[in-house]
Amino acid sequence: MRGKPELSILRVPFDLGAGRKGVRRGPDAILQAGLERKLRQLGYSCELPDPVPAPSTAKESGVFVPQAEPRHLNEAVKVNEALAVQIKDVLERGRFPLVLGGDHSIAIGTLAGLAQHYRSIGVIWFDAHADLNTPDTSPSGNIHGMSLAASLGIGHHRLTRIGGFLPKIRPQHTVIIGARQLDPGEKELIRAEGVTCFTMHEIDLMGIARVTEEAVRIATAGTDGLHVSFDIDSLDPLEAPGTGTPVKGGISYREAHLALELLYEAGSVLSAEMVEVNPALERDNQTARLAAELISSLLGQRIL
Ligand code: 4U7
Ligand code: MN
Ligand code: MN
Ligand code: MN
Repeated sequence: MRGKPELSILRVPFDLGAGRKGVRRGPDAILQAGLERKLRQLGYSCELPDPVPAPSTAKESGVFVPQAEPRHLNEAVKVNEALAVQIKDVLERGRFPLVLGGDHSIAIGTLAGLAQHYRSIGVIWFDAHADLNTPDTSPSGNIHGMSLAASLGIGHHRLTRIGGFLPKIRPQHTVIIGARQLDPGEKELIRAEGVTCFTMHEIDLMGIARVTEEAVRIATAGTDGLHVSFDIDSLDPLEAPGTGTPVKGGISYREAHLALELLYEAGSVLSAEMVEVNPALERDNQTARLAAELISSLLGQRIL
């Protein structure tokens, strides 16, 4: 972003894309952690529209069962269509969309809205996972593990066609940061499509500063700017225990902040979302407070 745009904080209390319940309480937990006050202190004005209507009737699946149809497909289509409309409206009114999830399936709607407004967008996807499964490769059937693939136009037609068109983004402008749990089909897709994936191995080797710099270069080459899709499970579970699919060996507290501080400095961020914060899985809102701090870094918070 450039300057201090007016923000629209879009709450998407949806959890049917995930295998565990509770992540629909993420948006309110992040707000309770003082997000609006922090953003006002940074000089932003914020609007907080009503939450995007999100159905929730799930029973926990508990076990991973291969399924022909993605789980809760109708519900996910509905919430993502509604979110896409809201994102588009926010952008038409000249505001910056800040989306609070909810599980990561909602990135499909965010990107659908963005892609209708902009000519071309890049994506930086912070995640322990790649979210590049299709109904054929998914070990769980959970849509939050398919959202990046769907946005690239790969997977179930009802997910790839949200907003009425596909694809929303291109692999050559798509960068994953923090991956450490990839399913076999996801590895194949990364190679076949040419998605850039900075796993924890590259972060350890190169340092997060260089990784972020490269990510910005890739996501902005020939695009209008980039979207930051931040899955809180990109961080190490020691920092972010309140999330449904934790994987050890993640990004550290300072690495995460530094990456987001550098993204702010780069000046090319068009929108952002924070997902997978599940307050039901932890105490004292530690992870929601972390999420609010990280958003502040992305939006210009400085130590000095
Ligand atoms: B998240 C998983 F099998 N890959 O598809 C799957 F390991 O949005 C996990 O990144 C997906 O949290 C995690 O179910 C989705 C699994
Ligand atoms: Mn994810
Ligand atoms: Mn994840
Ligand atoms: Mn998760």
